[in-house]
Amino acid sequence: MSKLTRSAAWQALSAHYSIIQPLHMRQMFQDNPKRFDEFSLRLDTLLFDYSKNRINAETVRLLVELARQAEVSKHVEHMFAGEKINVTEQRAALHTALRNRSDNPVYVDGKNVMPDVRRVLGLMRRFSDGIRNGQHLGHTGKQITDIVNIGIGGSDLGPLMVCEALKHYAKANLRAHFVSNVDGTHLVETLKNLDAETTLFIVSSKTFTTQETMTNAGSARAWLVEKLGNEQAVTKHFAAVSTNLTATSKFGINPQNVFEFWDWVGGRYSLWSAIGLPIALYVGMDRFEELLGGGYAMDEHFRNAPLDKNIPVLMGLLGIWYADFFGAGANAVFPYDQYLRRFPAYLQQLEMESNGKRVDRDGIGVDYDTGMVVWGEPGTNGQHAFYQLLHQGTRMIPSDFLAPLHSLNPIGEHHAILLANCFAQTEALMVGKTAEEARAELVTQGLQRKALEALLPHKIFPGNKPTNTLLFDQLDPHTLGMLIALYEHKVFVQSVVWNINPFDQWGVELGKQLAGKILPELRGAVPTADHDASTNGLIAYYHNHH
Ligand code: G6Q
Repeated sequence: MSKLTRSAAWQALSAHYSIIQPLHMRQMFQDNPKRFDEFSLRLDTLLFDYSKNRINAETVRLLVELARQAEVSKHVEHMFAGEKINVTEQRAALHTALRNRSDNPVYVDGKNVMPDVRRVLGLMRRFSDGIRNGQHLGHTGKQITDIVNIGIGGSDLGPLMVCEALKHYAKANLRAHFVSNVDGTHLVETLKNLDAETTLFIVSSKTFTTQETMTNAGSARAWLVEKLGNEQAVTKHFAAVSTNLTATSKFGINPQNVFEFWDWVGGRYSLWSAIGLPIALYVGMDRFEELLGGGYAMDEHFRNAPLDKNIPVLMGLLGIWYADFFGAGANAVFPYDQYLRRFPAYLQQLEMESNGKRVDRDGIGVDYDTGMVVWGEPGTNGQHAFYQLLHQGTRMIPSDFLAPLHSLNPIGEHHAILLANCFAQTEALMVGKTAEEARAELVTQGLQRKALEALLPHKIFPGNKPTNTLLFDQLDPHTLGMLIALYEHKVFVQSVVWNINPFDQWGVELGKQLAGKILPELRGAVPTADHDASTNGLIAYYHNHH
């Protein structure tokens, strides 16, 4: 048994699970009318309702004890203090410094990183203002109307999700596009409708060596030079964001258009850095700084609120409760806000790349489950597609519901209908429908006995399905910053309890290595190496049919 599963807090939770497991939330709500007050928290304009979870006060106490035992608060301070908590890469994880709005210094290896952070923010402001107000023109003197971010993973998903989420605040006549997939279709379909004279490319890559990004960047460069008939055009139409300034200059990017960040910023935590440049261009630097402000507000809460009143801590612990004691394998996220439609995809990387680990910080195999599968789609679409499985399937999928109180596009009754659906879903998942209730309905509908008995089992909803609800006033940059930082910290809390490193991602390496070996084989440059029979067969099939 691992230290964690042997520990007193874990053992106490195991014993407590057998008490909670048979209880139904419907009954718990009937027994305690104050559940909502007891199990909800407010932070600025954010409401976190976690009362529809399979918990009572004792559960929360024991989960908080688990966090205490894991010394979550100490680890949080280590992260904020710039300690090299990413042990396998010997790096700090200091995305919090990028959104530090205080005057407090943050040190990495004895150097205060805040002057550099502020300097790059200043450069981003100058550049984005220049593009937006038409000072920085294209090679032929025309104003930039389209920005194409070329990046993948952490250098794509964050800025893409935020640009989509903040579309309401975007400048008119400025469009943001994102090309990530090495499938040529992604680039070609994006460029189809663009005019080279008014297009700016941002090559976003921490390492500036990523195969997909460099391939797309090379093809975009060739497209631009061909369309404008001049190599010089690259100076005006290409910017880069990277930690590898040697490589950006080798690619021929004008040093004035290069924005730096640092190895203590992890890819999937980098939207707060210059990787957020497309956001600054799209919605303006003031809005980008409001986003940082929201992240900072959540950081302050995370650092200072007691564990049992701390939203990221409680969210993280609830996830552990379901993953490790109820055996839940998936966690769904349903934003009832069309602008947040890419939020689940963004969280997928954040959570699954961070906590999809099977050995602990010391390299020892874990004997408990870690990160869950994260997925989701915006409401109400999911209701007409896969919610069936949530309501009546055999699995328990704890879900987060996110919704704004006010719509940015209030028309007719749309928003009330949207929210009615959101609240109804969490209610339905929790209360379910008993056999008696279903029977009474069928009787009212006039069903005859035989038909009624045949249909009855299909009409029963077990309920008791856990959900969190996050309500916020309106989707603005500050709120979005809070939400993103909330999930980042939730993931961190879980990693601390699970004793895993959430900041590395060695799992992406093997596929990359093997692709490097297979590519020359597809080119036909080297004979097919000795793979397994399936891979050999696929390569041979490609050659025979290509
Ligand atoms: C994120 C990962 C990964 C990374 C991409 C792109 O945490 O490290 O998704 O962001 O592989 O890497 P580059 O920015 O170096 O191109």
